[in-house]
Amino acid sequence: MIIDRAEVIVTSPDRNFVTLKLTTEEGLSGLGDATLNGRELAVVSYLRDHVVPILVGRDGSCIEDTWQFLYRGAYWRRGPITMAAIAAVDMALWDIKGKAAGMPVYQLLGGASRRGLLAYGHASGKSQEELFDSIRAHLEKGYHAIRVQTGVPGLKAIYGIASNATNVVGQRYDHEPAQRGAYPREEDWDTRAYLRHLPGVFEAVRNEFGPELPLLHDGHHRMTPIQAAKLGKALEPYDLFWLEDCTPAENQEALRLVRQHTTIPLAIGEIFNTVWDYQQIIREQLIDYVRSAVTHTGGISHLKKVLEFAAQYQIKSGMHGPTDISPVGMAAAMHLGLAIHNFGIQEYMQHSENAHRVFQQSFTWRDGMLHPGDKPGLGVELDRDEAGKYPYQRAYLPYNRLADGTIHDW
Ligand code: KDG
Ligand code: MG
Repeated sequence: MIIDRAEVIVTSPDRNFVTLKLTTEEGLSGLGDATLNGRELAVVSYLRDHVVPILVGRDGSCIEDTWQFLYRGAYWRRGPITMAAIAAVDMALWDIKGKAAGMPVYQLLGGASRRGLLAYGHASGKSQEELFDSIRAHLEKGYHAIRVQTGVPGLKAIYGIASNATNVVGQRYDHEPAQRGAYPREEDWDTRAYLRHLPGVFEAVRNEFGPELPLLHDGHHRMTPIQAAKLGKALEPYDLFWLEDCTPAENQEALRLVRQHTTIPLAIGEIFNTVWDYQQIIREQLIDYVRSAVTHTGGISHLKKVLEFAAQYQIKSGMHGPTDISPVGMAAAMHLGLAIHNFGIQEYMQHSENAHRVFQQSFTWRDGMLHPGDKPGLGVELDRDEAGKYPYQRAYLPYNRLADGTIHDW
C-alpha cells in the first residue's frame, strides 16, 4: 500500500476546512481532517511543504510507524499545528486501512462497545426567553443533552451566544457562517457579572426542563481558580453533566484548587494536543472528561492512547465536536468513541447544508445518538467539484476586552 499521492484540499462551505487526501498505488484513498480554526493556512503549509514530500512513497499500511516517523523525526514536537498535520495523516491511513479490509474503522479498533453515542448540542440565548426557545428547538431536533450558554446583563456580545432571537438548530452563534473578515471581532467581558448571573439561569432551566436533562456549560477559560471554585459550588444544586474549561488550560495545577471546593464534574482539553498535556491532570484525577478532538491531538492513534490512560482513572471521553472540526474529523471521533470502553459524551453541533454537500457522510443521528455507519473506512467522501465552489476566506475567532480595555482570557 504505497502512498502514491498526497493532496491538501482547502474549502470553505460556510467555514474553512483543511483536508488531506492520500491515495495508494492500488487506488485506495483516505481522508484526514487538519482544520485549525483561525490558523488554517499554517497547517496547510506544514503539510504541503514538509509532510507531503516525505509521505509519498511510504508504505501506508504502517500507521503507527508513520505516526512516530512524523512526530519523532521532526525533532520539533507537540503543538496544535504539528499535531493537526499528523492527525490528518493518521486519519487518512485509518480510512485507507478500513477500505482495504472492507470494514468500518471502529471494527478495526476492536468493534462497537455500545449501540450509539450520546451527543450534546449547543443552546444559547441572550435572554431567558431566547435561551428556553433554543433549548426547546434542540429537544425537538432530538438532542438528549444540552450545553447552556447565556447572555449576561450589561455585556453586549459574548462568544457562544447566538446573536439573534432565531437561535434554532442550524443558526448558531459565530460558527456558520464563520466570522470572516480581515480582523478579529472584539467582544466584552466581566467575570463578576457572569458569576452573579449564571446560577440563576441554571436554576430557571432546571425548573423549566426538569431534573433529568443532562446540562453542560463552557466557561471558555475565563475564570481564576477561586472564581471557578465559587461557580462550581454555586452550580452544584443544578446537577450539571460538566463544567468545561473553567480556568485557562495551561495552568493545570489550578484545578487542584477547584477540586478542593466543588464536586462539579470538570471537562478540559480542547486546546491540548498530546498525552503529555494530560499527564498531571489525569494522574491526579483533576478532570472527569477529556475534551480533545481527534483532529488536534494527533489523530485516532494518539487520542486512543490518551483515552486509555484516562480509563485507568475512570475519566471518560467528551471529544470536541464544534463545526470547526470537519465532517472527516467528526467521523473519526465517532469511530473512536464507539470502540473505546470509557466513552462519555460527544459534542455535536451539525454542519451546514453546504458542508454536507462537500463532505458526503454515512453517519446516522437518531434518538439523540450518533453512529458512524458501517461503510468501510471512516465513511466520508469529499466532492472535489463542490469543494472547489468555496475558496478559502480569512476568518478569526473573536477576542475579549474588559471594561477598562484590558485583553482577557479567551
Ligand atoms: O475553534 C474554537 C471553537 O471550536 C471552540 O471555541 C468551541 O469551545 C468550544 C466548544 O466547546 O465547542
Ligand atoms: Mg469549549
